[in-house]
Amino acid sequence: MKIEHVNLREIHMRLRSPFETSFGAVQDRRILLVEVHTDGVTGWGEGTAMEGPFYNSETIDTAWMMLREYLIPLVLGKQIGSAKDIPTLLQPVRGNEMAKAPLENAVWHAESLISGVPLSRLLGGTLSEVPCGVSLGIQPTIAKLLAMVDKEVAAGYQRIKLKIKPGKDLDVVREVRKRFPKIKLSVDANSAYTLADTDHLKRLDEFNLLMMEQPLEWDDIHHHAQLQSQIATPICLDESIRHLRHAAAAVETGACRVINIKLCRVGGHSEASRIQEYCFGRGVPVWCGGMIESGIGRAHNIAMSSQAGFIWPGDVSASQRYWDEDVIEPEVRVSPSGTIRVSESPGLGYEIRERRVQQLTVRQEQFSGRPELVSVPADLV
Ligand code: OSB
Ligand code: MG
Repeated sequence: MKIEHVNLREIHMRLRSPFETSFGAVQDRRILLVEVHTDGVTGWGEGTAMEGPFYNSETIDTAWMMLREYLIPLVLGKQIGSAKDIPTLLQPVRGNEMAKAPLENAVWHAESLISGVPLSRLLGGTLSEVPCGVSLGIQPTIAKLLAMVDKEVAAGYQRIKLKIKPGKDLDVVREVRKRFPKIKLSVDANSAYTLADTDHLKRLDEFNLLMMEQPLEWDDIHHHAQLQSQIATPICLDESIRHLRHAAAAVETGACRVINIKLCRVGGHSEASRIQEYCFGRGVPVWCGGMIESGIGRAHNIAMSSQAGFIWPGDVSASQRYWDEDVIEPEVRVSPSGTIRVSESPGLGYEIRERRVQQLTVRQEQFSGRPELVSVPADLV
């Protein structure tokens, strides 16, 4: 494959209702899309960095800058054998996983179109359907949250995750557990606590939670190991895991018993597959996290989740939960038993509605041929 042309695009999509986490609320999603043109096909990837640096240290604007100044120049005009070669090309750039991921993932999509193999199978996925859960944002009242849980349980979702923060935790979880004694229930704090809150977090043990996601600092492993040794609820790491070595460090030190794999947080399909494989080999469950993606990111998440290690329900849910109108055809739908069917067609298994994408586009930048290189040392390209 020769990487002939890359297009960067920002689309704006309004959520049907605001989504609130411990670090803030979002209603207008700014989504970065990368298109890679190679060998007569176009591969698409979605960057899921948030609008501000409050989930992790990246934003859509830092990702755009990294892509334009460093990452696209490292791949443009290059001849590669497979999407697997992309991480090596991008390796000189440190961190910035959420900028690298959409570029690598677009090449994976292109490779699946060229080879005629569904992306899920190209990645080594074997599952024909993936189990789904939902993530519910912080709500103004417990009554409102209970109504939402009711609705999602009735829709068939297999696991309910509640966003929590100090002051909106014990009472909320207690009420939901009381009303739904049997459901698979988890909480996600998005780093809202510190080790000084250990006794408080221990009180969640009585609610028989499936897991507690990222209670402590966004980039920490050590404190989580200390916390896990003192609480019964399994800790699941999200923000702290940005590559395989983090996953191995967390598992080996007992900092978590479950890992949330987000495709963009770990830099793309190659690293996501490696973490999945490592965890599967050690009996550590993984599941696919979500970042309020458009259909393009959702389709990539579904393909990734078809790998054998993804045994717990993910945060990949129906397009209609978030968007009035998605950018893919068909939209992502969830069965009454809470699963999404993995497509057997080449590529993502969903068509991209390019006219809709065009309507939502607020900026674009195109890169062709051999770029003028300002900042990348000549021996790297
Ligand atoms: O921590 O999982 C998270 C959304 C934005 C940022 C962080 C997170 C989330 C979610 C949303 O929980 C899950 C989804 O996309 O449905
Ligand atoms: Mg999370």
